[in-house]
Parts: sequence; C-alpha cells; structure tokens
Amino acid sequence: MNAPTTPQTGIVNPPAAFASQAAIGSMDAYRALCERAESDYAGFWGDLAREHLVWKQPFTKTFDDSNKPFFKWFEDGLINVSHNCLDVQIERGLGNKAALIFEADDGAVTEVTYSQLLDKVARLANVLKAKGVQKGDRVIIYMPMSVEGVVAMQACARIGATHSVVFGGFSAQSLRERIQDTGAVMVITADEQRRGGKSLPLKAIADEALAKDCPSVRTMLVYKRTASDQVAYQAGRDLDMLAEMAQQSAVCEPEWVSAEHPLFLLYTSGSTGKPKGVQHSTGGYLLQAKLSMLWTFDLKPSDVFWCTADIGWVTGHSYITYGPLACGATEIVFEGIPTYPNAGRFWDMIQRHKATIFYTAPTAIRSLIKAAEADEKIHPRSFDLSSLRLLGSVGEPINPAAWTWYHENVGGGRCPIVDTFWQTESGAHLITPLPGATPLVPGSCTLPFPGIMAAVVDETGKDVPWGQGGILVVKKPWPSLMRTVWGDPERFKKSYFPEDFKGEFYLAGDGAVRDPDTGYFTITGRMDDVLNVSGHRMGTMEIESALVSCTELVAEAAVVGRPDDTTGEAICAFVVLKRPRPTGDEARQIANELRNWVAKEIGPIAKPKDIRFGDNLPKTRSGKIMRRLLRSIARGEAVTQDTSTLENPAILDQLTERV
Ligand code: 6R9
Repeated sequence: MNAPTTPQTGIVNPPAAFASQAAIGSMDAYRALCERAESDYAGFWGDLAREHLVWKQPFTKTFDDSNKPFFKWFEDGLINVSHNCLDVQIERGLGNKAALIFEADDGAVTEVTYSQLLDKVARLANVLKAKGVQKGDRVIIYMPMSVEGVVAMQACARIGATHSVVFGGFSAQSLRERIQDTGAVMVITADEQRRGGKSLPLKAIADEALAKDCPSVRTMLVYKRTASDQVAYQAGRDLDMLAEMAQQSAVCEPEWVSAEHPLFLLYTSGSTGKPKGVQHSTGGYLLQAKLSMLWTFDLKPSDVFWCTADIGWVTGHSYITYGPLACGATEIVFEGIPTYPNAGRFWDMIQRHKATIFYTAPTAIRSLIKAAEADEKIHPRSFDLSSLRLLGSVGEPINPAAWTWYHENVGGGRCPIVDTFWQTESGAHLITPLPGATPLVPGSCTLPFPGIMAAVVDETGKDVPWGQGGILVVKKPWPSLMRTVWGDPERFKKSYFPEDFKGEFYLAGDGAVRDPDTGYFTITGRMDDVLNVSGHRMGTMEIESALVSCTELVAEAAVVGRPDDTTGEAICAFVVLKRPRPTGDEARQIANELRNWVAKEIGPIAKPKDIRFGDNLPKTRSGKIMRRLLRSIARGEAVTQDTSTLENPAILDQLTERV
C-alpha cells in the first residue's frame, strides 16, 4: 500500500510529543507492521498472539482455512479470557490498581480494584456453576451499565459459558426472541436501571419475556440496583444475585477453553430477516480487543480510559469489558446519560476523573455541540479537560464540522482523534488512524489497522481506482472476525462471504472511497437496508415487520432512512392503514400509537421519527415497493424517478405530507 505523501487540505499531523511516546510512533513503523502482515500473514498474527495473550497451553497451528469461510485461529491453544483480564493483571502486581471507576446516574462513584473485581467475578462464576451452568451453555445478560454487568460477562467467560448481552433498551419481545434463539439456560438482569434521574424496569420486562415460550431458562439472577419493592421474585426461578454471591467462595479456577470456543453471541441487524446472532471466538477476539487498545488508543499504564458505549453493543464488549481489562487499564464505567443532570456531564466527568482517553459516538458529540453552544456553563471550555491526550469516535461517520469542534473544544487542539471504523462482526477496529503515526483528515477513518487487508472493489471483486466509490471488503480473514451466525452457518456464508467474490472476500456491507492522493478510506454508508440511527444499527425490514404486526391497524409499511443532523439517520415510515387514510389530529394520534407499538415490539430506539400515511405505496408494475422514490420523498427532494408505472400517482402527494 502506498503511504500518504501528497499534502491534503485540512490534514492534522500527529503532535511530536504524542508520536515520541506512542506505541506506533511513525508511518514507517506502521508500514513495517503492514509489510510484515503482507509477507507472513499467519506469522504476524501468531507472534502477536504469543506476545500479548497468556496461554494455559500454547497453540501449535496459527491459522486454519481448510473449511472456508469458517476460519479458525490458534485452535488447539487453551486460554481463558477472565484469567487474562484479571488473574494475569494481579500477577503483574496490579491487584490494588483501580480497574473500574464506576459513576452512577446520581454521581456516586465506586472504585473497584483488580483484586476486588476478581473476587466478584469468581463469586458470580461459582453461583453460575452452582446453578448448573456449564461450559458452552448460553447466558442472557440484560443489565444496566454497572460494575455487575461487567462482572456478569467476565463470570461467564470464566466458566466458559457463552454470554449474549441484550441492550437494556430492548423490549420484552426482542429479549424473548434472543432467549429463544440462543436457548439460554439463565438470564441475569437487574431490578431496575437508573438513567437520567428515572428508574426503568428491567426485571419486569424480563418477566414478560419469560412468560411465554422460554422453556430453556431455569434461573434468573437479579442484581438489586434500586432495591425496588415493586419487583416480584418467582420462587424456584429467581434469585438475588448479590446474596448468592456472598455465599460463594471467592476462588474459582478458570475453565480452560480452546481459542475457538464461543465467548459471546451478540445480535445485530442485517438487511433481511430477524437480527442475527454474531458468534465470536475467545482467543482471536481477545487478541484484537487488546491489540487495538495498545495501538489505536496507545494505552499506557497511567491512562484513565473512558469508552461511553453501553455493554449491550459491541463497543462495550471490546472497549469496556474485555480490551481495557486485558491491558490492566483503569477505565470509567458510566451508568447515566450525557445530558443529565445537564449536557455538561461528560466534560464534568472527564475533569473529575482526569480521563486521558475519551471514546464516544458522533451522535453524542453533535447533540452536545448544540447544547454547549447555547449555554456557556456546559461548554467544554468551562471545564478543565487538560488530562485528555486522545479522543476517539465510533459508530457512524463523523462529519468534518463535528470532528473539528471535538478536536478544538474537547481536545484543546492537541489531542489526536481516532475515527475508528469497525462492526459487531469484526470484533475490533478495521480501519482507523494510529494516533502517533497517521496524519488525520477530518471525516476519514484513514488506513487499515495493521494486518487488515481492506480494499474497495467493484461488483466483480476487482479493485476500483482510488477516487472511485465502491464496495468495502476485507480480502483476508483476521483473528477477531466473527465465526458464524449462531444456528445459521448458511446465513453467515451468504451474508459475509458471498459468491459474488467467490467466497473469498469479507463483505462489510458499507460503501467506501479512497482518497486519490493518500489512499485514505472514507466510509460512504451502508449499501444494504441497514439504518444507523444514533450509532445503533437497525434493519428497515425489522421495523417494517414490527409495524405490520400491528394487524388491527396496518395493512402495509415501508421504512427508509433520511439524513438527520443529530442522529445521523432518522427512521421514516410510510404506512397504509386498514382504514381510510387519516389526516390532522387523527393522523398524529395514530402515528403516536404506531411509534409506541414499535417501541414495544423492538425497543424505543426503533421508533420512527417520521410516519406518513398513504392510500397505497408506490410500486413498480411487478409489485416492488419503489424504495428509492420513498427515500427521495423522505429527504424532501424533488422526485426524479420515473413514476409513469405508478398505478396511482396521487399517492405521492399524500406521502409527501407530514403528519
Ligand atoms: C462498532 C459499531 C457497524 C456499522 C458499520 C458502519 C457504521 C461504525 C464507523 C461507521 C463510518 C465509522 N460505522 N463506525 N461508519 N465511520 N468510524 O458501530 O458496530 O453497531 O455493528 O455498526 O456502523 O456502517 O457497518 P455496529
């Protein structure tokens, strides 16, 4: 790969002071890593796996591609993730170092050292074992952001149980689907979660989920977060998690598992059907979670790392529960929301905890810009953010204006920003700057992480010239790549290693273009029917099926995305009712009913922002919904598509009308 040589406008070079102390401190160092990976791919990853992970039994074979695309890494190596994250750190003398600085919604702060964390994890692991959870069993974790949430994940890892975290904002219906698909034997939840000064029920939702067709679940552990007396315990099934932990031993020998053992399943949206259970490995996953901490975040022992993601998303897995702890880092875990008690919360927390690395999503930045520009008291410049040395962005493209604001106002112009492109499926960063090496260009995620063979190709798999848009692929599998779709290997093959590219390339699902001079990547957005709302992935089909499942009201629905200043994309639904098309107050009322329906079916994050009603949807002669046309309408653009095939052109006016 050619290195950036041509000066580009708006380029921000790594500050000399940062580069001189960085793990990867120059483009030469970056290129040397890339070249090593090009010339000896297995050797490159194998050496890193030996250097950075502690193995109970070393692996003898690095990479196995005999059954494409079901690749295996370090398979005969025996390892345990929680051992690497906890015991190893304590053996290194970090027992009394703060692992987690937990800040609750109300501002209460709890520090948990590595020794204390191991104590909790071992106790909970022993509870799981006492309740019959065995290696390979699935455990659903439906928890608020909490020390206990991290403990629950690590405890599963300790005994070789495969966890599947379900984001606390998902509905009973979504939770039930995940319980059923995984066949989980246990659910770990909390009585309530606290966010923005409000209590939200989790146990009650879990009860609702379990009330129907979840025969596999034998036990529900309940972490008492608010000790709400509203919560009922079902005898024989529900147990007080902390009380059970108190009765168990704080010693639990890790279960040594193959590096290929499934550490977790995480459900994510695709273009068709129900969300799929992305299955991750143990060794390959942990290697890249750790390596990206060291290379992308340039983590040092003195850092205070803060990733604001929720453990319900992959970012919370790799950059809260696993990556930082595998490095012996001190990290902040935050229960609340960025706007409570006011929109200065993040800056206040950075100041108080002296955070050095801050990793958040563009949607959060954009909403905080608005608030800060309206109120000096919550502007980042009203806080002492001098502890920061590095900023990160994840989840969606960061627009250059937000990038520049973040760089100047939060980073004081001195902190590099790593715009990290990756996915639930990739386990860790795919394309990202390395902050001591890569000159930054706002709006570009720059260059592949060493060892990631990313490329932009056409439909036939041929590289397109730089400057020309195309399909983002990765030409070789990497250790933290997902292993399969849980229970549906065919879907894994079809979705990610399609025949179009002879099953050889990993298809990311995003479009990309490379800068004509530097080869820097810019992600142009999803090429499938996946929306990205506030960094949350959602399939248009999922929302459509939720809408049409409201059988009393809805005859047909089509969902598209449109750009939104704050949330990146917004959900726009076009709905045909089983009754005459409503207008005025009636339309508003039905739109609200439908929004609440979707929140109940999927979760509040899937609520359409915009709902419009028509007597019909625009269709081609063959009966296909004209989605491109709907996208234009949703964006408020003039319709340029050929509408001559429309049965009833008058519906375009109806669908243009806002409720
Ligand atoms: C980690 C995570 C993945 C999708 C991905 C892409 C978008 C993520 C991005 C980005 C542009 C970035 N995405 N990071 N787009 N620049 N830095 O977000 O995983 O929830 O699976 O979403 O998010 O579209 O395909 P996930």
